[in-house]
This record gives sequence, C-alpha cells and structure tokens, in this order.
Amino acid sequence: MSRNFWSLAAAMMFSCLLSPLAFGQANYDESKVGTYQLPDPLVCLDGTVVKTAEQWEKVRRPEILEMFQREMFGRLPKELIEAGDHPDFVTFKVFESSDDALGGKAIRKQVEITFHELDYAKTKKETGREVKANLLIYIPKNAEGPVPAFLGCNFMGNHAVTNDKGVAMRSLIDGSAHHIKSADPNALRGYRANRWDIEQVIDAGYALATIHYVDVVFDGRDGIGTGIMSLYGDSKATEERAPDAWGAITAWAWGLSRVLDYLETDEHIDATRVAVMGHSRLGKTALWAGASDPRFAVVISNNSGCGGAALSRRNYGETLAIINYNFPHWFAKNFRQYNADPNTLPIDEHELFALMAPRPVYAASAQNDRWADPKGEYLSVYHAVPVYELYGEKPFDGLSEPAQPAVNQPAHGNRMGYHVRTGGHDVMPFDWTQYIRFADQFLKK
Ligand code: GTR
Repeated sequence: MSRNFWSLAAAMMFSCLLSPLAFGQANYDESKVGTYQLPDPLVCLDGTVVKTAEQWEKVRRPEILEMFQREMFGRLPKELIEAGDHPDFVTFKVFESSDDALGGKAIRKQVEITFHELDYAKTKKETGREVKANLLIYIPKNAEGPVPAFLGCNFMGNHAVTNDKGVAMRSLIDGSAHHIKSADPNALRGYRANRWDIEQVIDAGYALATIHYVDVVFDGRDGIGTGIMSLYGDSKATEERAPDAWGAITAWAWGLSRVLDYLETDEHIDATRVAVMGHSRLGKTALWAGASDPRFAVVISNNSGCGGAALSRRNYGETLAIINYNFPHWFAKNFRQYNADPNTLPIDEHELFALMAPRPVYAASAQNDRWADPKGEYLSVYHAVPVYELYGEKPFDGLSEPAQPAVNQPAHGNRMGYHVRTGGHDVMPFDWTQYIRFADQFLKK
C-alpha cells in the first residue's frame, strides 16, 4: 500500500468520526424519537385547505418554497433571481471531446463553465475574478439521441468518478468533503468510481453529467464568500451574511441549474428529460435543486439524511443542532433558530418532496446509515403523498403505508419511489439499478 493510500484513509476516518464524537450521543432508539406534529402541506398560512392542483400551484407551493428559502437553505442573491435561467454572465466552452470513451461505448465531453462578473455581457472582459468549473459528460453511442440524462455533483473532482485517464483534473483536492490533501494530484483518480456506475447508466441509454461541487463553492466553515459567492451577492463571511442569505447548498443547486442551461444547448442531450441525483450533502443539494428549478424532470436523493430527505422533527441520528454546528455554511443562518426545538420549524422535509409534485421523486436509504435516519427519509416521501394525490396520482401500495418498505424491496409508485438497501452510507450499483428502472417509466420515449 502506498503512503498516499494511508494518508487518504486516515483523513477519511478522521472526518467520518468527527461529527458523532463532537456532539455527544445521537439517538438511535426508536422509542426516544419523540412525538411531533408535521405541518400540513395542504393547509395554507391563512388556514385555507388546498383542494386542487391549481390552488397548490398558485398559493400553497409558493408559500412553502418561500419558507424553505427563508428559514432553511437561504435565498439566492437578488441579481441571480433577476437573471433567471441562461444568465448571460455564465458561459460554456467544450474543451475536450472523444467519441471513443469507455471502451468505445460512449462519447466523452468536457465543458468549461465560466461564472463571470455580472456585467460581463456588456464588457466582455475577463477580470481575473471569474470562477471556473468543469463539467464531465458521457453520452451513450448506441442510443438514439438526443438522450435523457442523470446529472449530479461529485465530491472529489471529475477525475475521481472514473478511471478514464482522459478526464481533466481541476486540481482541487482541498475543500472537498473529506479534506484530503495529497501532493500527488492523481491520488484521487478513480477514487470514487465505485459510486458512479457509469457503465450501467450508459448501457441503459442515459447520459451522465457531473461537476465537482467545490468548483462552485468551497465546502468548509469558511466557504461562504468563496467561489461564485465571491462574484454574486454581498460576499460576506458566514457569520456576517443576512439571516436569510444563501448557504452553500443553495449555491451548489444554482450551479446544477446552470449545468442544465448548458445541457439545453447540447445536441446530444434532451434537457427536458434530466434526472438530478445526489448522495448525502449532495443529495440535499439535488432535492433543493429539484425544488427550486422545475425543469428537472426527475429528482433523486441518495442517503441525504438530515437537512435532506429525513424529517427534521424526528430525534434520530443527525439533528439540526448537530448539522448546524458542524456545517454552519450549508444553510441560511435562520435555520439555527430551530436547533433547540425542530417542532417550531414552520416546514419539514415531506414538504420539500411535495415541492416536486407532480414530477417523479425518489428517496433511497441504507440500512446501516442510521445517522441519516432511514425511517425519517421514508416518512418524508409518505407524507408528501397527499400533494401528489391532487394530481390524481395514486401512489403505489408500498408508499401508502407509514411502515417503511422492506429492506432490498424497492417500492416504485406512480411518480414516487423509495428503497432501503442493505449496507451503509454509499451509492451502490443496486441504487443505480433502481434509479434507472424508476426513471425509465418517465424518461424513456
Ligand atoms: C455527514 C453529515 C451528513 C451528510 C454527510 C455527507 O458528516 O453529517 O449530513 O451530508 O456528511 O455529505 O457525506
């Protein structure tokens, strides 16, 4: 084993152990979860009960979206809201492509995304303050195009999702989830290939698109104000930002929407058929991207846990107090108000799922990933069902019961899906098989 291997392993173990140790005991006893009452997604702030999809879309959905922005994830800066989709200060350049990738099965494309200062369209000047991100895309060669796609952020760089030596490195090792430092930039090449079953995706006729989230904003306590946050908004450090200003998850999600802007221009991809998917903190990001940008056709959360798929009101595994302490940069500062008593939060995560309706949405848990509260992840899906029913979508049997579907027995309903598999916090080929099977119902012509 190389020294690099051991320093990587030590760094990973340290970062995994840190959170639970620093915060005393997380509860893993179902009898101590506590009693709670979830906010009703179908009751408006003025007490009106939502009876139609139209009322949901006009009144209640905007109310819930506003509360998620204000109280939890934080708002985009005004100028980004005003710029909408396809902002003229974000540009794309294909800098590499090959039609002989993955043993000849796939086309590989690499696109440099440049986030410019706001007045770029006027000045056309590169000021040296641009932020750049690399987008990696694999497109199946044997499928009739334009093809549907899976899109997600990755943790350790595009070169870490595959052993394909053609993938450019954007060097950034610092600031990725596990703070791995190594003198050898190649140390991470293929390091996370196990989580990205690209062959399975390609063989199923989907493209795969991914960016390294750290290209957008650094993932660390001092991440606020870095990356694109240094270009847009008030660029203040974590503790100085406005209570409802964006956290890193909002920035990463906005980055995913910009990737979708690019995909809309790519002749190989049908951008109306893109599933946004993410694991863990990037699963939280995928959910928030899906809620914020209705162009995402399918939304998938893999083991996203607290602040993602899991109900905040259940005292099981990671809690709001723990997550806000460990990761103060992920959410709006307002979110911390609910540390002591999540029951006072005006929203809960079932309503994040409801924001996707009627688009297909999926949550996956892992049996040993108790930190993420698998049952709480299921209950969010279950409690979003009434909103989907406004659209006449009868949920599949397995999703109409408060009891979690059995382990390794995916419940794929009409537009909602869930599974819990054996194993731990990870993305496994089994997970991809389910996502493809679920997505096939909606994204295959
Ligand atoms: C953990 C964190 C989780 C989850 C995970 C990850 O430390 O407590 O909420 O997001 O990191 O992203 O890997």
